[in-house]
Amino acid sequence: MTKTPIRVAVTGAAGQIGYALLPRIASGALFGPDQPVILHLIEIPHEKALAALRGVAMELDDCAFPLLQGIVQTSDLAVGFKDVNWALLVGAKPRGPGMERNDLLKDNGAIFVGQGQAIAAHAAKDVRVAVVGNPCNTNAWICQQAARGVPADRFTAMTRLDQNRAQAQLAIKSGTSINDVKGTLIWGNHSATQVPDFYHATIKGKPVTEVITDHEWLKTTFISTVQKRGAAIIEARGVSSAASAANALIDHVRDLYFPTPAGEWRSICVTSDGSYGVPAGIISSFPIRADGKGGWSIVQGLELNDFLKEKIAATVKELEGEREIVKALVS
Ligand code: NAX
Repeated sequence: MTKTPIRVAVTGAAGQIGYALLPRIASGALFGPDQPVILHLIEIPHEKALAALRGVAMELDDCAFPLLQGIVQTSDLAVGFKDVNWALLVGAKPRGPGMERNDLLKDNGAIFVGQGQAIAAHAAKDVRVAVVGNPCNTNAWICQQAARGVPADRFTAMTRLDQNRAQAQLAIKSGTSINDVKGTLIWGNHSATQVPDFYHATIKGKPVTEVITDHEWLKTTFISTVQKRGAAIIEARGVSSAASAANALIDHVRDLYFPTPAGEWRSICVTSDGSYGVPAGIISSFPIRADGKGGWSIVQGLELNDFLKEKIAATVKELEGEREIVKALVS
């Protein structure tokens, strides 16, 4: 084994997404079967969280993964982000009973200021940051603003779970295989205002609107099912999605690490350059292609009809509102 290990920090490592995610990273599912990794597991400095973290690390040891070359367990951000190449920011404060969304934004915002500063001070020069902890778009923006000196294009947030959900719903409705559905796409915020776009997707190479002729279903039930899927999982399971979220995070990082197959795109929240009318600087979900060398670009030239334009305007408005609430944290 000759490759230099990739150091991957995971915050909230003792949480439920962490539990589903870490064995997959260590097994080679993230960077491939010949790429060693060192895991930096970061948790809050609470006895219970740190005990749970020890348990997770013990289980990782017990998996005897050949690619896992080290585990760092810490609640010290300087140690946690030291020399890491990837920072997967999963941990966040959950919304408590009676808590206002604005308070959640501010409380979580403060966490991402500290993490951004620590990433800028301690991470490897090539660090890339993927934010999952909600509200993930705005948390990614805060982290980016706080991480002075780290290039803005290194910060992303996850809508790959939403894209996967959209793809699955279209396959189920059309009675086709998941592999027949291509080009599903999420625009905007990872929230209930997100825009699952079926107009640019295809089933067996044909536009979705030709295969699924119930356009009313596409415009209403399909979109709301994807938007509210997280709530439906909580309703059914009693806890929020974890296995599918961890799986989507593996997909998200791979989408950025490996080149995108010709003619395809992936949904990733990145810093807008003004494309598709999204104000520059906002972290919003777009169709993205990666070059496999660390670079990515927003796919240009997709036509937006009035239906999509109106929905994208609403989700972008929400993102601008969120930024307004937290901007004092980073000014
Ligand atoms: P859990 O509550 O199971 O775990 C969160 C963990 O994060 C806990 O162990 C907690 O101690 C830790 N934590 C909290 N603040 C931290 C900090 N400042 N530094 C380090 N660790 C910290 O939540 P889980 O189900 O794992 O979900 C984690 C986050 O993912 C939540 O914010 C959730 O809303 C978000 N999600 C985002 C999704 C997306 O598509 N972007 C989908 C799934 C998920 O709901």
